[in-house]
Amino acid sequence: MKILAFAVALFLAAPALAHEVTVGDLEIIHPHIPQPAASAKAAGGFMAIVNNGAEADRLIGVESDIAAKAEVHESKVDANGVGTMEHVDAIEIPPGETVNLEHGGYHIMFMGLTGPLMEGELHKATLIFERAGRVEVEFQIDPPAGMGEMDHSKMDHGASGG
Ligand SMILES: [Cu+2]
Repeated sequence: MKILAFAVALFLAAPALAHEVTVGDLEIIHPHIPQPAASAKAAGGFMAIVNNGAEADRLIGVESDIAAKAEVHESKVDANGVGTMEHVDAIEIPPGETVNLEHGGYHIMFMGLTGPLMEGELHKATLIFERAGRVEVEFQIDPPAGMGEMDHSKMDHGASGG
């Protein structure tokens, strides 16, 4: 019994660290947004999408209350080494593969943020796939990206909350 209780406790604790949603053949792993600066008008959303099926799917849109508009973007570095990003119509999720939405590549762009996003929060959003349809997920607000040594003092403020 003790071992079982321990296993259950582990299972319950896991989603706080890396949550995921499974719909049909798709697994959406840890949708998250690095906490943007308080003055930010936009924020990037990231996750991994696993396609366990035999047919490709495509992420074609995102809806969320946290921003006036959410788009699928791809970051690129041009021939001059300058980073740019552009709106893409879809992200292809090939069968049997994992597509990572990450810094420097595909991401969700939340534009016109409707309010502050604070570390530890969960915000609902809907991912729209061509085959899987509408998939409800929650984006977790993670620590700010690229946080340097200088910022560590801020981590004392309610960092254990939740
Ligand atoms: Cu973008």
